[in-house]
Amino acid sequence: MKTRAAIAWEAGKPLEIDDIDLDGPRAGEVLVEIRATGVCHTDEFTRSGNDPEGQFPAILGHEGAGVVVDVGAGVKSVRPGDHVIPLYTPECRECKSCTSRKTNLCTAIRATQGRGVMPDGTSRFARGGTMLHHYMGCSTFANHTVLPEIAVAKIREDAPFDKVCYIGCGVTTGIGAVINTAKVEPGASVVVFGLGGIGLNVIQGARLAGAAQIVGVDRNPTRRAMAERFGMTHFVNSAEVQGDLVPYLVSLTDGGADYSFECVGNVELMRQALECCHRGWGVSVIVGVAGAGQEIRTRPFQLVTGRVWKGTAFGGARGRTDVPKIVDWYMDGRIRIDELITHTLPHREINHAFDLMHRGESIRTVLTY
Ligand code: NAD
Ligand code: AHE
Ligand code: ZN
Repeated sequence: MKTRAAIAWEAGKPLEIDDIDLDGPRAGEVLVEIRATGVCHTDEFTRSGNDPEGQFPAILGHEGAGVVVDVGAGVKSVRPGDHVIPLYTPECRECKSCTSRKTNLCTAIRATQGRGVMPDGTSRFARGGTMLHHYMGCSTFANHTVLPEIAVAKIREDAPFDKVCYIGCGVTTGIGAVINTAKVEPGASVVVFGLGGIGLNVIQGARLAGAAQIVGVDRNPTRRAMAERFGMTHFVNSAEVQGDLVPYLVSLTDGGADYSFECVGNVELMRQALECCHRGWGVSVIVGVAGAGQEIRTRPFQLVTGRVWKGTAFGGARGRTDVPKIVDWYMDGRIRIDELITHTLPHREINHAFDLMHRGESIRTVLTY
């Protein structure tokens, strides 16, 4: 079939909207009509050429929601008409990782996903005879995409696509980092570096968890108002702090934060996030994704004295199990999404969505088909 997509032909170039060829679902696969997709900073990370795993040409996008149109042989858990959210972290429930119950990082299809192909080693996308790569197993910047059955979460049908698509990455990552990865407890102090589409969901998660002090750090002062609406108690404009940020944050949190979260993807901030944690017990969670060749550094003394460095992917969520529950939380008013979607644009304006992100004007842009 033909479908409309935004193609990333080369790293660093704008995406090109075009009609492409899409092969139907094979055994164990599902054809989904994407109705809406968010634009996450990770899409920009890969588009820019900073992703060591980036493959080109490709159909990017990993934060979508849509409707199952067709299923391949053997597919049992979803059928045409079902509403779904694609999962870049699938949940096979059979691999060593899934059965360990220690991680959400299902390994069933990770190798082929990283090479930009389906589990059988081939792509379903092409343009003019040229193969186009899949991206993060999702490729939600195409109006139709093919996904492995284990990489779709079935959701309730009354949930609006143009809002719950954000649960496909940002919402789940931010809230999950707090609840699943850090396990923040009531009364805790929390510092969040980066108040964008992820960091604001960390703030929302910290409030849900009952944190008493929620400090937000950003160099963009326009983030302050939204962060306060989501539960931030103190704002630190890092561009205005005189001297070293770490002692400033340690002082603000009475000896150091119980938990910190780096939601930018900057290795210098990752170090600051660790070092602003409390001696003896502070836990710092890396959420941001850093570019090829970047490495984190600290004095081992920071860990010897009891600080813990952790990371999280998709907020530790098991997608097929947890995503439908997070959709329910949204529909029941337990979590808020609408205000964080500052821009909703037609899919053909996708490059404008990246411009808004670069200029710091959007929190999340959602594209509709
Ligand atoms: P975003 O662009 O919406 O937000 C980034 C924020 O960081 C902005 O508010 C910006 O002003 C701020 N910032 C940038 N540089 C800064 C600096 N030097 N000091 C202080 N603040 C600074 O991005 P996002 O969509 O929220 O994504 C954030 C990071 O999380 C990215 O690295 C993304 O790739 C990553 N991410 C990781 C996961 C995961 O599963 N681990 C999931 C989604 C996104
Ligand atoms: N390809 C990058 C890694 C990027 C990365 O860490 N991605 C996160 C999700 S970001 C969503 O916006 C993730 O899920 N990681 C676990 C995994 O298996 O990729 C690189 O550096 O190579
Ligand atoms: Zn993302």
